[in-house]
Amino acid sequence: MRTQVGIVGAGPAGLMLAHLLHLAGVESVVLEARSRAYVEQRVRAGVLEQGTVDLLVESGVGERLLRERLVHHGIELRFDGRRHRIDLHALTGGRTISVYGQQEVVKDLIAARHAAGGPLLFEVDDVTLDGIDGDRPAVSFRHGGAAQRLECAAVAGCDGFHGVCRPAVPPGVLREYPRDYTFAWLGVLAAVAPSTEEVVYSRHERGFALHSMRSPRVSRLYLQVDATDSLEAWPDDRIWAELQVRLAADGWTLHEGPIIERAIAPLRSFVVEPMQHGRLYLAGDAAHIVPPTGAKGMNLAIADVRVLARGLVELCRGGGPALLDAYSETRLRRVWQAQQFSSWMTSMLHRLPDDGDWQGRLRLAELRYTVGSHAASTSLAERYVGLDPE
Ligand code: RFL
Ligand code: PHB
Repeated sequence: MRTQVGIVGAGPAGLMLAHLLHLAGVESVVLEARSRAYVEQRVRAGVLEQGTVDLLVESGVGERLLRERLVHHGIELRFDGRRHRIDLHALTGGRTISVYGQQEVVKDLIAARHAAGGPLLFEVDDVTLDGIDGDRPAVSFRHGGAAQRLECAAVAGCDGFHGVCRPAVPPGVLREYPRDYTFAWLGVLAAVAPSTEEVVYSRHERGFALHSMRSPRVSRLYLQVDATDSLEAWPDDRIWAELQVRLAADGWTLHEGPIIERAIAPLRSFVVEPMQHGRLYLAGDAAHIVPPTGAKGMNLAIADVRVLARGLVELCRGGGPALLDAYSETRLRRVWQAQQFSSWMTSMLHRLPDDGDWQGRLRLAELRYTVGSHAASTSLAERYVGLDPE
């Protein structure tokens, strides 16, 4: 098989890249390890920056998004039992965020891929790369029991943090910047109307809690838990009791309902430099992970492929690799901005082992300043709604 761009992974990064390339007349083949049902049901991110929404709409895959999304003009920070609103809209000259599940974005992009007739293979095994140092890279894999080889001009590694593309780069080329946390997030979906109109981030001495939503009838809630906790340690009663305590505020009620989905996700920060080697280009979680407190992961993945698509189109049209050569440098500037923001939000809002000490007092002082100062609120707001991808 031959194509112009081989894409490994059908998450938001891989699917959006295939879509942007198709619009520019560049062929690609997308290879995904999981089934279609699995990727369409995987519950993950929910907050889209305005820039992400704009790109989805401009590229023709935003119709259902515009119909079903929840547009938010602010977020709430809660601590000491008090509520503080950050007016994103007013502080950023009219920008907003949209709540729309990642798996809905994935469904819309898969539908667009099928409508365009572009190849998208699910349940592929044994993906390996070769020739990435030269200008004829290839991706080998098994599909439906048969071994296949895909020759291309470039490979996009959009296969997430645990994928095979990043490890395919020869040792000594990439520099990795990892950071692990001692806590994780327990995330649940509950069949109950959200108790809040805007996303609530709550700092409590028992740990962080987050109240988000997916629709007028479905709530999305998270609790900071130990990185070693298992789901068995968290029956429904305990989840609701803990949410009640950590989200409590005067004159506000948290409505409970049946929990329909639950998972524990470890928090991680990670960056690889550079995000490219030879004709392999890494995008999204394959190249970087941010803790979810800043709601940046999926937005970064989409912003990566917006820049990558432009470079690949130029290469495939015979215009040379100048734009592609600058891909990593262009994106890493924004990736580190997002790391800094996500790390700051995470440490300010979570309970850390040194909370009773000097550091803990400083974090609380930071939070009070952030909600009390116009300048500090503006700084949070402009980074939360998203900086320009370049
Ligand atoms: P994905 O979505 O992980 O997709 C990678 C795909 O590659 C496939 N794959 C392979 N395919 C073929 N061969 C192989 N060898 C393969 N190995 C893997 C996988 O099956 C998968 O389908 O990466 P991508 O596209 O880079 O997208 C990144 C986002 O998924 C991620 O950053 C976000 O979910 C992070 N995130 C959030 N981001 C936001 O922008 N806003 C949020 O509000 C937000 N909340 C979150 C989050 C992540 C969370 N978890 C579960 C860590 C909340 C949570 C709880
Ligand atoms: C979500 O709705 O899943 C969500 C919201 C805000 C975050 C992370 C996740 O920071």
